[in-house]
Amino acid sequence: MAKARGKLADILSGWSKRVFKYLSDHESQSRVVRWLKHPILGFFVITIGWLSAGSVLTGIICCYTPIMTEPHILESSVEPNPTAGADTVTVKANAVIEETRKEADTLYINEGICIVGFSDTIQMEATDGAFDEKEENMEGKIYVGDREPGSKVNIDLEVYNNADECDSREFWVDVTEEE
Ligand SMILES: [Ca+2]
Repeated sequence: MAKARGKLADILSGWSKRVFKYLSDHESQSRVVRWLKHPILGFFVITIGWLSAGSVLTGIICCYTPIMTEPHILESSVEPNPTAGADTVTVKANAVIEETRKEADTLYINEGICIVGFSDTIQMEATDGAFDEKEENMEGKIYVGDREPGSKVNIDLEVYNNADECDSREFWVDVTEEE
């Protein structure tokens, strides 16, 4: 339901831009258009705001509004960096759900992934064996042995809760030769 509302808000947002452009283009030719412009825009602003607020309350949209997202990645690291000849780097992270929202009691950390080089997805493993709690430590190993020394590897760590909200961290790994 909330996903549908978010989608509807996006669609309305697209329409409102087109309607605003049309009205702006034609307002010099018609007094009626000039009168209609602001009430119509007001309708879009209120409706989009209402739909977006609904999405936030049910916690589906990630990064849609300026409120703090959940979960929070508190600590994260990639080692070794620079690689100094190592063919594998280890990504470690600690993430928590904070009790800041009404529905927080139903939320838990349920996935961690690393997107490597903007394409390959590596699943993080919960160090206690399962993503099922409000706090999880996680770890993932990423093979970089096929990369040229001197290159950089982008790693995007994303941690999700069971409402599909995410927090993310970006790393650049320097691939270097053994010292
Ligand atoms: Ca666990």
